[in-house]
This record gives sequence, structure tokens and C-alpha cells, in this order.
Amino acid sequence: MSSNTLIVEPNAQGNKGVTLITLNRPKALNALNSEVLEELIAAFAAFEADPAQLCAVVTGSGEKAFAAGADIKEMIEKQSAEFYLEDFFSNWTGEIVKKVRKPWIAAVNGFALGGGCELAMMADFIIASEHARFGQPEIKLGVAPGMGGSQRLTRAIGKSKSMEMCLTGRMMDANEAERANLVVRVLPQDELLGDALKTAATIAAMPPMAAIANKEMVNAAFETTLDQGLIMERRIFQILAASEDKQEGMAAFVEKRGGQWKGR
Ligand code: CO8
Repeated sequence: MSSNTLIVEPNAQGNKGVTLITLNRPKALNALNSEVLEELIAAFAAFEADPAQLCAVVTGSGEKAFAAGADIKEMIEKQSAEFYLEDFFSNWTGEIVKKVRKPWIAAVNGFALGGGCELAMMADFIIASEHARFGQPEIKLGVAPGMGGSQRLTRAIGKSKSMEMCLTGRMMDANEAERANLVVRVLPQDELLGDALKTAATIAAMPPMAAIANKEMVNAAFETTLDQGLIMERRIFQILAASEDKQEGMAAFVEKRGGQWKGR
């Protein structure tokens, strides 16, 4: 299930229910051109539609980069009117964030700059290797973040640090990113993928409705007032309480065994 710019592996490395998507343009440091976007949208749509897959991991090929940004060589020819009329980059949020209800993790193995940092921040959480470097260097190109960097980075790490990063274009190393709560944890490079897949496998072994609902609830915290979020949380809890997997999960706890999920 691979394409020109991606390697897509359902049940990756024997991890049931885990789809690994590897950005595969290592010579261009996995820069995100239109082809990557189209293929990534298709890969996410296939993942979302496959009932046997419940969690995805996105990473970069090679040792050097997760993704060094949107493809500058593609953008250099584009004029403002084309960016505007095509609503360039709008698909990323629509197709990759809003339509993907199943959880996914970014395993950042090197540079995550500009659109690369923004793609990582679209994930539900980020695990980083010691080599990871995050940044929004668009200002140095005469532009600014265009795929959510100014918004998601600010929500993740706060105004001061985000403002400084966007205004100076400096990179943040993995340890600073962990201290700033941008990433969950930092691992040696050779342990990153194994850890991300293992974490994804833990999620993929959960009751599917509950996994999707938990993601939806946490994301609601960024979109709603506290009151609205709390109401939504209770309503989803109440709906989950009617599921067969709730009955099975609680019975399995009492009977001291693992749950056998039906996904309904
Ligand atoms: N686009 C295209 N090609 C790239 C990119 C990129 N973003 N990044 C690296 N490459 C290519 C290089 O051109 C080079 O190719 P070649 O060998 O053919 O010259 C190859 O990858 C290797 O790169 P380097 O030789 O530069 O490797 P170094 O180790 O010396 O440096 C860096 C690595 C620091 C990552 C450096 O490549 C770099 O600074 N890259 C650009 C980072 C960047 O500025 N990213 C932001 C891009 S803009 C963006 O993502 C959002 C734009 C929003 C616009 C909004 C409009 C609406």
C-alpha cells in the first residue's frame, strides 16, 4: 500500500491495528509538496475506513528529517493569487485533522520545520527522538506559518515561546520541546519507532468507540468553553455506557481477564 512519496504499512511490524505511514522523500528531507499532501490524504482516508486499523503513526524516512517543511521549490513559483484562490493548505486541516477520528501519533525523528512542525502538531501527540528539531522558520522566507503553526504551537507551548520561535525562526531541540510540553517524551533515535508503534498498539488494543471518543473529548477542550466541554464529555460517556464494549470491559475487570471488544 505504498505510493510515490509514502510508505504505508497496516499492522506495521506485527502490531495489530497499527498503520505506519512513512514520509518518503529523504533527499528533499521529506519536504511536503502537493503530491505528498494528496497521498497523505488518501492514506489517512484508507486508514480511517479500515475497521481493522485503530491507530496510526506518522514518521519520516532517513535519519535526518521528519519533514523540513512545505516544499519551497514548489512554492517559489506560486503567486499570492494562486495561494489564495486554491486556498493552499486548507486541505490539511479539513482532511487530516477533522476527518480523521481515529488517533494518530507523530514520531519525529529529525527536523520538523515549518509545515513539518505543523504536520506533527496535527497529530494527537508527538514522540520525539533526541535528534528532533522543531521550528517555524517561515519568517526567514518572507512568509509566516500557513498550516496552523501560529495557532497550534501557541496553544501547545504558550504565547512567549511561540512568539519568539515564530519571530526569530529558531529551532527548538527535543529536550526543550519536552520541557515546553510540545512532545510527550524524548527517546534515543533507535528506540523512537519501536516506542511509537508500541504506544500505538496499546491504543489499537482499546475498545474502538472509547478510543475515538476519548480523542474527541480531549480535542473539544481546545474548541469549547469549559461548561460546553463538560456537557459534551458527560453525554459521550452516557452514550458509551450503552455500548456492548462497556458491558464487556466492566465484566472483564470483575472477572480479572482481558476484554474482547466488539467495536459497538
Ligand atoms: N523544501 C524543499 N526542499 C527542501 C526543503 C524544503 N522545505 N528543506 C530541505 N530541502 C532540500 C534542500 O534543498 C536540499 O536539496 P538539494 O540537495 O537538491 O539541494 C536537501 O533537501 C537537503 O537539504 P540541505 O542541503 O539544506 O540540508 P542541511 O542539513 O544543510 O540543512 C535544514 C537542513 C536546516 C533543514 C535546511 O534544509 C532548511 O533550512 N530547510 C528549509 C526549512 C524551512 O524553511 N522550512 C519551512 C518551509 S515553509 C513552510 O513549511 C510553510 C510555508 C507556509 C507558507 C504559507 C503560504 C500561504
